[in-house]
Amino acid sequence: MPQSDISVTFHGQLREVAIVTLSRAKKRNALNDALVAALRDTFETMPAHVRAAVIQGDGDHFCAGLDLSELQERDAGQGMLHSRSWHKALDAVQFGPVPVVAALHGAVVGGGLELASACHIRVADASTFYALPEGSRGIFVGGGGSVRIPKLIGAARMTDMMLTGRVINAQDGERIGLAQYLVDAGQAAGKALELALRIAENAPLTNYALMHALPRIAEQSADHGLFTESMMAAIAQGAPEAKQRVRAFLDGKAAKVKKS
Ligand code: 1HE
Repeated sequence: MPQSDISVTFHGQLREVAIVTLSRAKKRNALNDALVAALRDTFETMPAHVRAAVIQGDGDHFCAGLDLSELQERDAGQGMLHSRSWHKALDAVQFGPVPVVAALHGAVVGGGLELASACHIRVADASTFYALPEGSRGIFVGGGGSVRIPKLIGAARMTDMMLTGRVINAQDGERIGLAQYLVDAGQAAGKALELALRIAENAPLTNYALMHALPRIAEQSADHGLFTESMMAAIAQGAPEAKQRVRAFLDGKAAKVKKS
């Protein structure tokens, strides 16, 4: 992989936030095989001091999705392996060591939307637009989009995007659940960093539970989900850090919940 296609910098007093930047602006951050592998490696080898991450894109767009120039080369068997390589990389983002905030701007299309939907929080600026052009390119999503995107916006909206090529603007994207935050143009990276620094202050076990237990509980039957929840709650409350944090509140030393 050319070193310039992805970059990682560290922020915060303890270098606790990693900012992962797709740096292939000339190709609108289209994800070729090398970039997908680099993304996987980045999250699989995140240094231990990192407590939260931001993903962003260089240039005018977050990500133009799959690098279509590589598509022409593959037969069906290679296509299967290729899709599975995306699953591995985006699983490394979603189920990696730390929560990930996506800072979105410009095109968030195809595999770019699949990548964004593997993140835990999405912040979009006013220039953001979302699309799934796979429908018109004669292909299908292959980076986990059919599993993750309906969980955000429902299967009906995803079907519409793929059947009709519908492009969703930033405002509608926030309204239907593609992003949780909408900010002015140029402000997504700053807001994402602010959120990541805040997330990094949480007890690591709580963040772990939100990333790894919550999505699994959501897939379970109510009976199994309630049981898993109790186990996770018991483990989390037993950690020394939880005891210290609760003690600090009871002693008047921790912040109250304030109306925003
Ligand atoms: C690319 C790609 C790409 C740009 N693969 N090369 N994704 C798509 O179908 C989206 C295709 N891209 C676009 O619709 C537009 O490029 C954008 C809306 C994202 C940006 O437009 P613009 O006017 O800023 O840039 P551009 O002039 O279209 O592109 C600049 C260069 O990037 C140009 O190459 P150049 O050599 O002529 O300079 C483009 O060819 C190149 N480029 N996007 C390859 N995607 C796991 S399965 C996932 C399946 C999918 O993601 S399918 C959806 C693919």
